[in-house]
Amino acid sequence: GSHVTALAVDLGSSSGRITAGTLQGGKVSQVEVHRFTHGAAMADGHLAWDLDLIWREVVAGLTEAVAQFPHASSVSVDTWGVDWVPLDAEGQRLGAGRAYRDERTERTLAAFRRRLPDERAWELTGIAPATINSANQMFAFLTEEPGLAERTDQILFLPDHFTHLLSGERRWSRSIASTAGLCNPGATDWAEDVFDALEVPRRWVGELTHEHDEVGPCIVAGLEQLRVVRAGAHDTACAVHALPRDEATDSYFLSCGSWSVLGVARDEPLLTPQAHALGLTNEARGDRGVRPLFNITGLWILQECQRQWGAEGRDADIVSLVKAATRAESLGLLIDPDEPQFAAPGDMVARVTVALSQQGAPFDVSQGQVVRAILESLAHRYARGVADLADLTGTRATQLNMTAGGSRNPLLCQLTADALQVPVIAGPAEASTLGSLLAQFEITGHLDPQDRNHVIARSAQTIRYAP
Ligand code: LFR
Repeated sequence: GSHVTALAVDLGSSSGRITAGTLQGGKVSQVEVHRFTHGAAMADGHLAWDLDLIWREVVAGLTEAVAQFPHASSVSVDTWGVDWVPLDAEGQRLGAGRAYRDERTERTLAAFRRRLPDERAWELTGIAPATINSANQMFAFLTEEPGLAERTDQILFLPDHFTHLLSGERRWSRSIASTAGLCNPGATDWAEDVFDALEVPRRWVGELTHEHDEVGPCIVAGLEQLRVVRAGAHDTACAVHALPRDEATDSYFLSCGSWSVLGVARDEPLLTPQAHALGLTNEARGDRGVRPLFNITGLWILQECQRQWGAEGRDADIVSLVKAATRAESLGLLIDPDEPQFAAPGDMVARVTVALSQQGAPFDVSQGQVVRAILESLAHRYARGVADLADLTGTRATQLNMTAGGSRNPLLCQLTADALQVPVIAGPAEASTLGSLLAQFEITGHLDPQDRNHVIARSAQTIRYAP
């Protein structure tokens, strides 16, 4: 039968993947052509991404993909949220790719809040105030690097930056821009008052536009056969597009990677004072709707422990750590992943064990017990988030769709089902990629959005965990 192949570039904060997806007979089959790891590291006193490395890997992956799939016809890029690059008047990136956990936004937070108090930021944007937000980063950039800021002609969010490199075209995609703290509630336009309050030059951004459209032909040598499209610039927006959608009820999702992004897919943002008090944030979907959600510090806590254990020559493999945690006796004690100390890079094992020992745990807890305590704490936090979302929406969760790497962690899935007292539907792990592929087929006219649920059911591998 007829078939069509699209390429998804999915860039997370610890790894990137280039996947070829072929739609045939109402099913998407995926081949991961290229995967690489990367991470933020200190450079010139700032925490920075290696954007040159990422770009080389993207081009290498796409080149390999068109070699393996000579008929591949489209490509779309999604990335993690909030990061952006300044461009000079020639459209060249200025400086290194600053990473959102860089401490510069802590240094300028007090001044930021004098310009834009948290209450006001929430009213103007419907986005939870956070130091990682692009608005905070831009304010820190203007404050600490006025020379570079002066030379900045425009900024692009990361996925739009890679789309620019692929196509030569500049766009400001709504789903990724919504994470910035620079758009109005529901992200139908920029929040001019935020630009004014922070004195972020309005010329730094062009028109805010919906996604799910074509950008233009690829201009990279060897990749000219590809049409560059926008299938959802933000990774979590893509993941939400891969969820079966039931129009009658809110779909609860948990994208469980470095971040635990817990939310619902809806048409309208949730903007009540209660939503603000609970730390809710309203991000945009790729297909015009919104996704009110909680951005919870997630498996990052465990990843930082693994990084440390690895450096010490101890067991750092996720599969064996989860096995050890499954065998370990529960301490019956929890950490609060919302505490700022768990969001910062550093000696995470000590932070976790100290937090547990303050509640009476012995200081010499085993690796398995540390991992178990982290997973139990996350499951407990998810249950609180799901209860909060039920209060805010008036719709209770009947199940939770859990995607990303955490959906491959059987202990976390089971603990979550137990904490929620509803089934967890785990998978697909690569939901952002599947969402990107589905949207690409919709954009290029090969998939009717009405048929999306069927295609998802045929394409996605899921496991059901009953409480
Ligand atoms: C997940 C994610 C989250 C975002 C976080 C930081 O990859 O995109 O949605 O809040 O990264 O950018």
